[in-house]
Amino acid sequence: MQTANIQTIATQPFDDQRPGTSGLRKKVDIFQQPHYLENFVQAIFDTQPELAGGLLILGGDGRFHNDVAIATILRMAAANGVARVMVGQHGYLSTPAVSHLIRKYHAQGGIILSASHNPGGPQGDFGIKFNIANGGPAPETVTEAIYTATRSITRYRRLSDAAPPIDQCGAFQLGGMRVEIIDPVADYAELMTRLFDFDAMREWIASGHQLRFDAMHAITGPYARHLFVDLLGTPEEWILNATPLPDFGGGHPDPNLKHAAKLVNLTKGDQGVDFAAASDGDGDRNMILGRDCFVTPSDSLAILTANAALAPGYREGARGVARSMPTSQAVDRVAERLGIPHYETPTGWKYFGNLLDAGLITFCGEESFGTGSDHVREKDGLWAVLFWLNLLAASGNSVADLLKAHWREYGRNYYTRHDYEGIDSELAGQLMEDLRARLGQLPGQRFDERTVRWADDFAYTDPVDASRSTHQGLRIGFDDGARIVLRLSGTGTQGATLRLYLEKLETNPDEVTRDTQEVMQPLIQIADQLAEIRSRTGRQAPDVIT
Ligand code: VG1
Ligand code: CO
Repeated sequence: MQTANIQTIATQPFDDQRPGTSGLRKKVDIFQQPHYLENFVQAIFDTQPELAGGLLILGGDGRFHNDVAIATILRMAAANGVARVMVGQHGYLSTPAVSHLIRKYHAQGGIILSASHNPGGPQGDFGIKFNIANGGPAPETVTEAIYTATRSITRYRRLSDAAPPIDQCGAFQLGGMRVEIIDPVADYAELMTRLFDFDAMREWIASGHQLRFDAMHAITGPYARHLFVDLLGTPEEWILNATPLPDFGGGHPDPNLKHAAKLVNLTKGDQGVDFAAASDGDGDRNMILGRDCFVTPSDSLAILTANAALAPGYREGARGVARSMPTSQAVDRVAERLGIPHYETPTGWKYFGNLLDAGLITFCGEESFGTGSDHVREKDGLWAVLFWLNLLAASGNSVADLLKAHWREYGRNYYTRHDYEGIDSELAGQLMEDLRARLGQLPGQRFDERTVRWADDFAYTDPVDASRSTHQGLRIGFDDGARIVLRLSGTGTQGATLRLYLEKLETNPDEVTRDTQEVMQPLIQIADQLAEIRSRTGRQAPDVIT
């Protein structure tokens, strides 16, 4: 019997293992402390009893410590009675691929090792996230139960045997558990070929259009190579930074205008490529660019919804849509026109799970470069990229044409997010507290030519299970439809990150192609006046503007 090889190791709780917006994220050296990862993983097994005797999907974005963590988790899974684990070759699996595998093989859950868009390497960040049997991120009730278990943990279990290497596909036995090492790309790619028109996309490429995809030395490299080079016939060189590296080549795998600046340059001017896109560390984010133009994630969600029928997987259009609260209201306008319901959820993909499972929505998205649909239960970077490519190929229009046509038809929700990173946590908390305390007095107050119409601290009641989430961000709405939102990040690992989200609706078709930062200037001033960001933080400008 294998039980002879099971070790019970005594441990003590760490007090900082409450998952944030998307799993537990810390500096690598914190995860390297003895028992740190083990405690959290044991808390998962202790609170998710269906994993015993069940199937677990396991993989990560290839960042530093991925391999060590996978070996540890395999030994612990075997000792905790998991019957079978499917793990990506080399320990690689993108977040959307894990979600798909859980659903396809009816797994009881999945563990994803990633800190997403946060930098990697020995000095960088590491993270771990548990996904439930629907393929989606664990809801708050589950993450809170895991956190509670970490507060009183006294022991964890592991197999005394070492975990064998996972560099070749195949299967082996680890104690009483079967380990299957699978091709990380195959199942996911097969799903994509069912959703999108690969013939039309191949033709678009063969007829001379140019595209580039930047994998940022993170997980999407192998996926993009297979999808674009093998299946769509692009040259190999069109996939940039295609090899996953433990430190992401020293880069910051966050696909935005700042961190993917080189890619953005390739789209500039007459020689600019027709289409460019990037994804993040774990493959769930996307950035969409056309020649001399950038599609905000909020607009992307609206445009995909409006043009859904151009993709074979969505011929019937959308049943409903959802966006996170700070995401612009562009998609709401499309939903209203289509006569379908739209929902506003707190930040974080876990809040879309119930709506997707209940069949209430087809598409959902976040302003933070996240877009997805009911095909999995995570946001999906390459899915969004292929969707856009499908739109270009099927419509014959350029990215800029699609964007302008959309704004003229629906109006434009000018939108920008300003991030102030690494500010003192106490100071940031106080800033939010003080503004929160003043929200009640704001309605009716005038700022230049605008008057505050309403202000609140966003709370959400899930329409499916009635669970309630409070303190999800401060919202201030003006009489002209403009909106200011402030919240603190729940994914950072150093100090606090203050996010300021600004939105202004323009319905005059002659005014929809102006420069965003220029248009937003008056609103930026008002936000600063309201929250005293500059005077309190001493910062003159945000660290990142998206
Ligand atoms: C950020 C984004 C949020 C996203 C989360 C996870 O959270 O704002 O929209 O869901 O990251 O993204 P926060 O709390 O820092 O604002 V990631 O790609 O894990 O993939
Ligand atoms: Co991510």
